[in-house]
Amino acid sequence: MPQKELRIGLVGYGFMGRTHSNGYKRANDFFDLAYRPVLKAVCGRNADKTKAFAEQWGYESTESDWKKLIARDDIDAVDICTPNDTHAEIAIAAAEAGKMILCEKPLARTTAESKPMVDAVEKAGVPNTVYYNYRRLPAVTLAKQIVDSGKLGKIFHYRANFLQDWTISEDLPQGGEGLWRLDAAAAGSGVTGDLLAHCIDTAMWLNGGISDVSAMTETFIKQREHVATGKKQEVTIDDACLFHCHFANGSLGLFESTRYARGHKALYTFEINGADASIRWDLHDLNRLEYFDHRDEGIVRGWRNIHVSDGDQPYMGNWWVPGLCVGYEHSFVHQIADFLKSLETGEACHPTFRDAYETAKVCDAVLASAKDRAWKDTGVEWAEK
Ligand code: SOE
Repeated sequence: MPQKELRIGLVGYGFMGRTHSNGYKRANDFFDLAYRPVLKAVCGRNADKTKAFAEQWGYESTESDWKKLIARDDIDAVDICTPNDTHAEIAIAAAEAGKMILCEKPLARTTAESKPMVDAVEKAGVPNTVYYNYRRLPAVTLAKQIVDSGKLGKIFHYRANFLQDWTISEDLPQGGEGLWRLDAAAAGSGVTGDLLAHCIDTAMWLNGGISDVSAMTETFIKQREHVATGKKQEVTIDDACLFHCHFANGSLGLFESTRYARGHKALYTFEINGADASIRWDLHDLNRLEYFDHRDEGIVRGWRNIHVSDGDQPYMGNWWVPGLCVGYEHSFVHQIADFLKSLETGEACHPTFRDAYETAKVCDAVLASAKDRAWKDTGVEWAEK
């Protein structure tokens, strides 16, 4: 197929810069697409590190000022993978310059910061997407197909966890390149915006809007040295957050996230219980989806362990041969392939900025509920299918 170039300008070169760059490089090798990403420029404040990243990943040029990157005529799409406090300014400027935008999650630190971003992309009419990548792991996409098929029957429960253990040491500072996630000024929140946002995005995609929430948060380590000042400063992110909620479809939700679950590195799990069947998934075993169907004949009834690696299962027809699987990085390859396909079809590549704004509403309601020790309505309007 003759291919049109989609010239990418990447802002930020950390962990997420690598996942996105890998996606741009791989998508066309495995998916038949009319558009082909060209790694035009990477932008970062540290010139040496930006240059090294450009050489490693094959970017044609570098910039040290994102405003210059956005002003370039040879950039079609801006990819934002900088800390959360910079997303809004970059995205709004990029939209006003008519660039397409692919933004790392969460959309921004708060709903107040997110809304002008939604307005900007919608006013400019530019294609946009937010990297809530887990939706595009084949087993999670299969979960969506199963839920949409109605196989589970009426849904009663949605349960999700995202557990990590990397911030238990009191010696870990906050702020700076690697640890801005511990600094509320840069991150907005702790596990709520960083981890629960993933769970909320998947949950609303699978089970519809979350109407109201009741939450508790805890900050276990109250003070940490700040990298910028070298001084001990108050920690205001949530280290752990638990909430329960009602979904608009009448089902109950239970969510937990922490960075203090010793032994768990990135244990994202969810389970859905319906009247007829249940499903559950675990990021540490990401190619498997477990399924229980009460309608099975009694003598064989039990949890089925589906190894999602067959050609007729989501995305897998584009990879190897049945039985051979994919990994974490493929969720980004799939999101980029779907974004490129959306440019052909003219359809939105979900989650869009508007979808991610709805997730931000739930995050804000969770934090407000924990602060006030009270139930909060989310105001979510979940239209995505
Ligand atoms: C935090 O440790 C983190 O890297 C998140 O920022 C990512 O979004 C999540 O997918 C894995 O954990």
